[in-house]
Amino acid sequence: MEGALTARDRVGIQDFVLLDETTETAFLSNLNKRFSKDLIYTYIGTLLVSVNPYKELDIYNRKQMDIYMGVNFFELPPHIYALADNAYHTMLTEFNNHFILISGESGAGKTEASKKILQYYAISCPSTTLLNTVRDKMLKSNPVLEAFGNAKTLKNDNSSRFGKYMDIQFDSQGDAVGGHILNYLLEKSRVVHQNHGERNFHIFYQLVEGGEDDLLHQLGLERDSLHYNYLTQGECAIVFSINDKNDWKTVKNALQVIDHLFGIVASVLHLGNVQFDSDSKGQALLNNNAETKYLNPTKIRCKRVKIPFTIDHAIYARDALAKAIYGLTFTWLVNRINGSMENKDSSRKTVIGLLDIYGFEVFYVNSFEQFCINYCNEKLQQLFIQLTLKAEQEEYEAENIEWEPVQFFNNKIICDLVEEKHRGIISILDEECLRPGDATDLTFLERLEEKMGNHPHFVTHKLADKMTRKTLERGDFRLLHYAGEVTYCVVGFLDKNNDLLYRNIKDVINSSLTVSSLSHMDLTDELLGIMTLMLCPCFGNMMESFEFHPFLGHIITGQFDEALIRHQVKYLGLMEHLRVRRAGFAYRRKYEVFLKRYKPLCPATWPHWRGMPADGVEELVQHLGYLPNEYKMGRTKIFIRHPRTLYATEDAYEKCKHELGESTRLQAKYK
Ligand code: AD9
Ligand code: MG
Repeated sequence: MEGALTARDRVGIQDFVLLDETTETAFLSNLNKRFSKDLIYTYIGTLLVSVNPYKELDIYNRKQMDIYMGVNFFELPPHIYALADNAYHTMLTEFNNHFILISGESGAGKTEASKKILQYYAISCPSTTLLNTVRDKMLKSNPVLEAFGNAKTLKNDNSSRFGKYMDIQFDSQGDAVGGHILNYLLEKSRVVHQNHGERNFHIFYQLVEGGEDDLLHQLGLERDSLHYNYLTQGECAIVFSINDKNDWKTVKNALQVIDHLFGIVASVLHLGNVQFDSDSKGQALLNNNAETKYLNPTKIRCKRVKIPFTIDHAIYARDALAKAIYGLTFTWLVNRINGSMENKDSSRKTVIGLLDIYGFEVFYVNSFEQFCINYCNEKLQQLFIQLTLKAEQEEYEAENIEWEPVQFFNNKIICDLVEEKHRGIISILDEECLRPGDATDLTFLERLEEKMGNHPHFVTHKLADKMTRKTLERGDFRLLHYAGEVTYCVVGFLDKNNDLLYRNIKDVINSSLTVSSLSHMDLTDELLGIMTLMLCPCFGNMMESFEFHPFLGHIITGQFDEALIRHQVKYLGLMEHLRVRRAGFAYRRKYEVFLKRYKPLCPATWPHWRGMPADGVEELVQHLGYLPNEYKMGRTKIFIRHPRTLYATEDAYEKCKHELGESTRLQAKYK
């Protein structure tokens, strides 16, 4: 006992549910204790909390994978592999889809976590030689997607600038047989503009710094990032922590067959260097033919079109074109990766889904991009709440399990403020974009103030002093997000939401794309893909198609800065989650399912139970010696408080199978 206490003092407790006190101070102290010993993972029940160590730990390797493979969740120290393995084995035994949600703010370690999970599946699941190709592609697609979709920001040198939902398909034997990636909301504005201290997408620098001499010559590129307008706006083209040359090799290796893709990437850089002069009528004239000669990498037959533009309009159109080309290229790339991982076999498969999006962001100046990203996080939080706090408590109620409700902040009110039809910020923005005449960013703001002035989570400059004692500029509005307040500057909101190419330019690309590699994509869809359309169905579909098991990774950003961590523990709702978990039940199953699996363990239920399933389960657990406080009988399900009770039952089942010497037959019959 004393030994256990010592260990507990030394390295903290690996599951918060077992903590003596449920205060925030006790929570933080436990997290800190563990973090100081490089124990970055801690459970809250089946939720995994992780603190970013910002250093390489020797815990991600084949040996560790082997240790976690097939072991009951709570038997070993918390690990991302345990979470991955648990999802995998539950999927196999219950034959349903699972979903791993990873959330946390920018730089928290979400993408790293999703890669670790993917590696776990790719390396440790059983495979046949043929299937290795799917695994190979799954692993190789990552650096490529990161090259095209990640960039250095002020918060993270490898920040994801797109949302990624990936599912891995498994056959009934547990082999990974296919995969699919859904990408959404790529931050295209980064192609033409980067804030100070930030970079464009990695691929541009990789190509320029690492591209072979021949390739650069062919593409007309200089080996110097500083030569390109689109690469230098943040004034940090070269970053100490990023090795563009090496990264180029990895990406090139994975992309060998698609050389012409780099032509398109290069054309974006050339486009950014195109300059305009004005003629005597104030119309824009192209003044830089050296760049334009490289703008047609796939050598498509072009017709010249003359459109009278002012210089400002011409620059706007140039940038819009660059963004559209890049956005299309990205979508094309994802489609191609999907094509290579597609599984055409129609037999039934189960899926493990992984959602990794960009984290919540607050900068000194926040624009439309942060608005989208933070809204996305707001939706994710809503999903998290629905899957855990809300669903859990509703289930106890529905099953007549005695329950003291735990209060939590439901951020639905903020989601509604942003997305409600006809009334939310997005609707107002869309309406303002479509309104003919004199709509501007400021008229949009005025309409917001008119409609939302009294909303508890919306602050206008008129009310700012009173509510938060922090002043707001005339062109700003503030949202009180679940994760904190963010002040948005409306400049550019209309343009960025529109994201439409000038119609005639659109026609030109449409006709030239007919023979290019991008031809099969629907340009109009891409250009009109306004946030609401892209985001909501994506979340909606996920909600429908999965039987959720809350294997959630909640990742908190590193270096144990107590104030920072305290803030994250608060807004992630971890204390509420802990309270629900402590008061609740770790495991629940329909009576029929439970009985079907474990009935060989009890003479009264084996081989057949003729009565009501609930009575059979009662017989069974009595026979197994469950204590009264270890379980509760609901309307349709049995609820088991601690995982260890279930694991003991599961171990007994395995032993019984073995003893009966009928493992194969039983497995097939009772799975
Ligand atoms: V963003 O929302 O995309 O801006 P993420 O995805 O949450 O963000 P990311 O996974 O990119 O953060 O992690 C940021 C950096 O933290 C990585 O580049 C690593 O340097 C570091 N990191 C993250 N997780 C780990 C880890 N388990 N071990 C060591 C880590 N370092
Ligand atoms: Mg990321």
